[in-house]
Amino acid sequence: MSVIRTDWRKQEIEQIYYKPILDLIFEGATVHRQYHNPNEIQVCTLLSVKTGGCPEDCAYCPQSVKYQTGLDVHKLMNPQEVIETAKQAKANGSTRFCMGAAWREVRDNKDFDKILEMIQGVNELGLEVCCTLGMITEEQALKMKKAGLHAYNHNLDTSREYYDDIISTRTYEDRLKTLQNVAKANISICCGGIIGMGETHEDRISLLHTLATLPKHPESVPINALVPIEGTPLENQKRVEIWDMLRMIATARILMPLAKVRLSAGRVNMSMEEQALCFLAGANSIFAGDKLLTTPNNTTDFDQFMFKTLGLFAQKPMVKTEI
Ligand code: SAM
Ligand code: DTB
Ligand code: SF4
Repeated sequence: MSVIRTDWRKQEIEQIYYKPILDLIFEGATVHRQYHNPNEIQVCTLLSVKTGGCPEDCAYCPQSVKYQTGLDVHKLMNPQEVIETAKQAKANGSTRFCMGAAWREVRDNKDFDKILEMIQGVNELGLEVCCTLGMITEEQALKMKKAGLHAYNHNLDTSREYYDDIISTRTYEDRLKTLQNVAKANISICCGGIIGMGETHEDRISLLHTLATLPKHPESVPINALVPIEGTPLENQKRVEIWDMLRMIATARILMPLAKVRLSAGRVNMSMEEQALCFLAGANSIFAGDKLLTTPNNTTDFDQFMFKTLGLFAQKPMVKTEI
């Protein structure tokens, strides 16, 4: 059994990442099988509870006010509506429900009270509740934990070195600070990144290095392939090659054996065969449902057919988060 390490050196990660692809997939698969049932997949549903109008300038994002992407802006949904959607997600086999808001940071106002109400209501359904709301303080994290929050998603997105090319309205340190606040409140961390934004392989290795040397590995690591959005600076980026996705997934799996490695955005552009290779290399979580936050995802029909064909099954629902 490989050991869990948080002291990886960049050079060691390079040696893994640059292996011949079939060796790398084999190694990812081997580690995966030591720690997980390779046929069991965590199924998460995303819901955008507040859409668009975000003041940040993340170059990939359809929800930034800085770019004209033609997105329908929507104020914060009401908690009851969100809880109804969560019930539907549960009926469709999801065990985790992730609520996303296009905010730079959480403010202590009525909207935050509504978020706490949503967390409590979704937790009471027996779903793992996750939020992604931008930057948060330790006090806000503690309040969400008390309401029943299981996990908080806050991606580092890319390497520290490339960060300024993608986002100018906040720093890598801001991002790390929120991760610390989440950890202090004993909330599970969901943290990963996006590939296909014009970064180099070294940037990807650097991102993986930061993730794998956090004081504790994230409980889940979403690997997103950029969904190029018309109107954003990254609108003309080329589709991510499957081999690049596989390198990221297998290396993440080898570095962070216990993490859920999530095959996230970009799945809609991948064939079933390509997705099967990702599951072989170590991915064991997906976002299900016809929509991610604002862009299309694989249909439920497609995913059900894929699970049947590949002999996969959805992870059993967790018990309620203790509050
Ligand atoms: N505003 C909050 C934040 O930035 O943390 C939460 C929502 S934000 C949309 C969540 C994550 O979605 C981003 O960190 C990024 O990794 C991912 N994302 C956004 N747009 C994307 C795109 N076009 N392609 C791939 N991933 C994307
Ligand atoms: C993550 O890493 N990917 C998800 C979730 N965390 C919040 C979001 C993907 C968003 C893709 C673009 C959109 O649908 O707006
Ligand atoms: Fe999009 Fe989040 Fe950046 Fe806002 S902070 S532009 S919602 S990724």
